[in-house]
Amino acid sequence: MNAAVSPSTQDANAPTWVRHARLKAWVAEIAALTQPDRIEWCDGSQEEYDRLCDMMVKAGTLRRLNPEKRPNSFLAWSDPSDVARVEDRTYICSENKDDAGPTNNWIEPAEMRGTLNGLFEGCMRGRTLYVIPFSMGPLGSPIAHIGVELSDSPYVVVNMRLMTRMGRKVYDVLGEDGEFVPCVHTVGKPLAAGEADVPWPCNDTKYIVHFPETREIWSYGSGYGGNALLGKKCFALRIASNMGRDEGWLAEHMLILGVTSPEGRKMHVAAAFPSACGKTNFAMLIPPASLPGWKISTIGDDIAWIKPGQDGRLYAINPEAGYFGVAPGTNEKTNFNCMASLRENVLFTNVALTDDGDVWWEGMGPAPAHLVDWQGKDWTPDSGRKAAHPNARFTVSAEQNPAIDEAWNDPEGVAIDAFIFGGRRSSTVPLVTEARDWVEGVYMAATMGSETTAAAAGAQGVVRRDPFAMLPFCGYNMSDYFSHWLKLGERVEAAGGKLPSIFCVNWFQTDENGKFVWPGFGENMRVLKWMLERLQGQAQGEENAFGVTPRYDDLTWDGLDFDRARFERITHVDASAWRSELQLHDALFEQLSNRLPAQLRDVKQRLAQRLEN
Ligand code: O2Y
Ligand code: MN
Repeated sequence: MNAAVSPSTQDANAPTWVRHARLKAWVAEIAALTQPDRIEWCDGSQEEYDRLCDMMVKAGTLRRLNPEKRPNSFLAWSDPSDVARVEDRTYICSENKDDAGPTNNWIEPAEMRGTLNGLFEGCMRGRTLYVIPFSMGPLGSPIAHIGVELSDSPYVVVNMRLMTRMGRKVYDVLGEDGEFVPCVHTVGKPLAAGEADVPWPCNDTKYIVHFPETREIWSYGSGYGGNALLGKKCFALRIASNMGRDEGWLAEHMLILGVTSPEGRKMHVAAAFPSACGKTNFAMLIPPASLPGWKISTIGDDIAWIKPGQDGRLYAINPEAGYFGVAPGTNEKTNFNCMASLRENVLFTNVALTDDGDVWWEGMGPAPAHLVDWQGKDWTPDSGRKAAHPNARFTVSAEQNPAIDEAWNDPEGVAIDAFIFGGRRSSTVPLVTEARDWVEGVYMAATMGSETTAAAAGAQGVVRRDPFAMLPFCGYNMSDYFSHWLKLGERVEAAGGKLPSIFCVNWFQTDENGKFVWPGFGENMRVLKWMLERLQGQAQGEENAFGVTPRYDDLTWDGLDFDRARFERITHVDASAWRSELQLHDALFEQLSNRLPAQLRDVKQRLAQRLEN
């Protein structure tokens, strides 16, 4: 049902199924500030989704793809200035600057509120304000939380329907006074009377603002991805990390996998990787045929919310309900399950359009002779430019993943057996290392990093430290975040609980020609197998300065021609490289020195001592 109303009354003319007075008053207050022409209370129905998609097709925001090739799917091309998250415009406006810490942009909250009030005044004129209720996590789960996004973008509404549990049922959970995170979003392009709209409205001025104490999100000027779909990075990571710190749980930038052995033993792992480390591929990994009976199932591809359970274990849910993945580089070889997920019911953004009304991106397969590129221009393979934007995306419901885990929707979550932290390092960091204890694991995660520049053959790029892959997403002081992890570990152990093991991986060591030594993709199953066996006390390893690493014979090599020498190359700990590495850790600890927990300095000292020994 379309509950569109004009924004005139105190309760914003909310439909009867909204019984939450504070929510209605807040919508009325935001409507008074932003002055939309109308308010639409979204119900999350298929009818609403189809109607908004049709409306966006008419407006030129979406193109309907050929129903024979890509049923019920659409393509959006954004404004060329609005193609990715804007980290330099992202703020954590805590009352105290030190609570945001040195890795976040900070502006004094009162000053920011003044700026936002000016920007948001009248910003929705000529547009519709959509009220989008959503649950992050299965509805009613003890680990889930609710948000309500007010947005003037129908593109946001349809994406949120795929990415979250969105719609009327959320109001049943909210009842008359349930808690929700208020999220306000505008593309920042009001329309004067009679002014024609553009296909992708946005504003050169952008603000992605979080008020952690009041748990509010305000986003201005962008219609794209993480800037606009506020359930994802803004709520599920930046605001939720604050909630987790205060309430004793974890909001992490982690995929969640089920790993099942041929005997039917199952473990669950949560893994953190910075961008460009193949996170989606790992989340949907297909084990090689030479390891028969092993199975990987996906619980989540990007974010995990993890809470201690009654039994002393850590339980994780995927707070999202869909994938907003990078299209370029995805193909049937790199990620078969992902390609299978994308056969129908997909929203594509900034990929290229084929002449027969389908989509194409770099790395999908052979380039067609002609395309229309993501900027609407004719494209041929000799154009000398990319047909799809490198950050082009697909939005699709998680239900379409053929490898979805049967428990992915379980309100209780899954018990985590292991955490994996990985970065992209061309040298130094071994293929896999198990931390000897929780504190050492936290150190590994705190110091993880990725090389940013394409390394010349054999040379190392610049390492960007990305603690826990949370650098752009931790909504408070990074040192306090380390302390939170350490304290959580202490609490679980003190209560006699069982902490997950912690592993550090690096699939990306290169040889003297700059070629990856480890084949990666499905072969990563061999490493997961070793981890599972370690958890069960069945596999051996060898202790080195950094932790415990498998020897060649500790991994299963059936069906893979990977010799001892290459294995040694990517697993040995080079003492001199590690001495330099520790100096780089010093630089991070210097940056974070204000509140850095002493235990991490102690681990570093022990590491340095082991290297000398
Ligand atoms: O560019 C964007 O707005 C999307 S960023 C993103 C999307 C899905 C999963 N992860 C990320 C990320 O930046 O980590
Ligand atoms: Mn991510």
